[in-house]
Amino acid sequence: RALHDPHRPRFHFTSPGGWLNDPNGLTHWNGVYHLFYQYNPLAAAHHRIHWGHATSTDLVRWTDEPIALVPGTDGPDRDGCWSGVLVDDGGVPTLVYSGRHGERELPCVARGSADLRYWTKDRANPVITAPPEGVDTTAFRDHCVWREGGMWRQLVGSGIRGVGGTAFLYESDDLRTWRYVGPLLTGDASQNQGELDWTGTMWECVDLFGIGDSDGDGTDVLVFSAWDEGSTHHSLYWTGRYHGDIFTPTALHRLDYGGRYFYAPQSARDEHGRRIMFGWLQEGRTDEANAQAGWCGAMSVPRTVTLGADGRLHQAPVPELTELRRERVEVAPGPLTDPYTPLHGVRGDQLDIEATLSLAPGATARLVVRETPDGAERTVVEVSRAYVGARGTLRLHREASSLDPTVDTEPRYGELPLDDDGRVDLRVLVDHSALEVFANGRPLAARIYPTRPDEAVGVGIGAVGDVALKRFDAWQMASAFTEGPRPLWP
Ligand code: DQQ
Repeated sequence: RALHDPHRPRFHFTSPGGWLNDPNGLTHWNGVYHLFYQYNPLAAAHHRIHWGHATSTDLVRWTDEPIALVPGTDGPDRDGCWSGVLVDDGGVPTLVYSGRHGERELPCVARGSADLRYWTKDRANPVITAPPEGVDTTAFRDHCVWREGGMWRQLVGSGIRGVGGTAFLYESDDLRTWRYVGPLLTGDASQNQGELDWTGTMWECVDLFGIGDSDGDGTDVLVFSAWDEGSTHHSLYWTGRYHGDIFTPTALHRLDYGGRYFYAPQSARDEHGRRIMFGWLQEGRTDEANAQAGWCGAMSVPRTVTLGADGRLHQAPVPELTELRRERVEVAPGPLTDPYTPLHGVRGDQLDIEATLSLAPGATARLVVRETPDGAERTVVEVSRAYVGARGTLRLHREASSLDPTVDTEPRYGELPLDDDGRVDLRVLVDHSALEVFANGRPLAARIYPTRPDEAVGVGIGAVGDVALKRFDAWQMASAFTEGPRPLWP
């Protein structure tokens, strides 16, 4: 029944059924991409989390693999196998994850078979038995593990009560015995909670990596998801320098303007040297609606992450995704003179749209997707340029995305970098309820649930002020999954 839900994405990864949240254990191992994920196969609700597993050779089509980790009948992960990573321990694939027992999580380790299908948990779990002594922590979970100077290093996400989120640094020779080094960096939770870059009381899913020049001049990036008392706020990143045992930040940025709709991301370098990132596109409908659907949670499409000339992360869907493009419709370039024109040749709920626009000062351009013929339901992607300077804004209006009053329709927005020509390279992926927008490398992910999903397939464009359309192409996207039922336990 889950596959017949018209809101279920077809080229974004979803689980075979039940609940999905964070991407885990991301790796490219002997030519195969492995995506593990937080998974409850028994219900579309966050409970007794397993590790689901899927593989792909092209980052486009995924094969479901047997469930990788199941919570123990007893022991340190009896209440869930929470987020973690995969490392190569001298040829042995090894998972470092958070075992949940009662209301606490502690680091655990499991060794994998050569095909990464079967996992054996360490008898010595948990490998760290308590958060650092003498620190009043808000939580202690999620892992980033790497090799450095002949040793293993690990970050565990946490928060210091009354201070802010943090990542604790540890060191080990064997992934089993860990020595506490200290906090890598600590945030300030006293900022206003409403701020779009509030750093939270706890950092979930910390991810540290170097980007840019490999000769040592590069930038280091610390990604984390700001959390507070059970609520997921948004993913942020610091740019700066990781040196010795600390991270010296230069600046704090939003990772995705969709806020909580791109949460708990994890990245890895693939065998081509690219940094690939996935995030969890959480739902914007009620728990009851999720339960009714029988599935919930989607992965973002895989994104490449590079360092832009402005020192910020630049994100784009992996180029492989274009393999799913089918019929193309082109719109002739020229000035956009009307506030709104429906594009009768373009329609669908599985689309990849690429447009290049040029905005004069004070101008705004709109791309409407998932519109019903009467316009009662519609989702609007808007890019605008300020009257002065090269400042722009990317906005997503969801107020009319759905007539269902129980779904989230809050707008989303963020800063859009522009050059003197006001050029905007826009990419919009429409995949049923999943929507991902990339404008000049700045991403915005969200979910939308039209009440008339079969009719909400219209697309249109328009402008106010002086806007030139340089290029517009839209492709129908094929499904990445076969339409048949996917077995829960392959
Ligand atoms: N999800 C996991 C945690 C992590 C959170 C639990 C982030 O390990 O902190 O499913 O969404």
